[in-house]
Amino acid sequence: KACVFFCLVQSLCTQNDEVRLAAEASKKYGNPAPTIFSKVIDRTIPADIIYEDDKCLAFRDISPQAPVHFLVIPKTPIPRISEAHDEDAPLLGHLLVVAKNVAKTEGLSEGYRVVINDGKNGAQSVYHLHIHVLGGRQMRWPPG
Ligand code: TR5
Repeated sequence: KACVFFCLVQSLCTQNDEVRLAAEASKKYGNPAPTIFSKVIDRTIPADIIYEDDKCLAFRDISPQAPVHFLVIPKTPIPRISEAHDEDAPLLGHLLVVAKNVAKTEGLSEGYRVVINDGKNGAQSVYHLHIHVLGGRQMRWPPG
């Protein structure tokens, strides 16, 4: 029982941390400074990169929420999905195809979750569009 209580409190705290991070990031949104993901692209900070081509990069999430959790980002820094333009359609399609291909090479044959968080209410904390791919365990629905 103590363990269940501890896990519940821990999970609530973690969720609140993510929502708090997103709220803080949304206040800074509009700042033209490159995000941490630009630094991943130009290799000024290290990341565990698992796929790269001329348009995008996939790398493991630093704080994985599943046994497999990676992000797919465009090299062009679109801040968020709600700000993508109609002309970005081919790039957005490419990101999804890469997400699917990398999920396969990661062995996610039993299925996986694909997520894009947008803005404060979507709990987005990094304003460089990214697709989360999570797998390797049973996902639940609805998400929090
Ligand atoms: O909340 P949203 O959807 O914006 O997701 C941002 C994700 O970026 C979170 O899942 C973070 O864990 C992840 N993240 C943050 C950093 C980072 C990262 N993933 C890989 N490498 C990272 N570095 C080097 N630095 C980060 N600040």
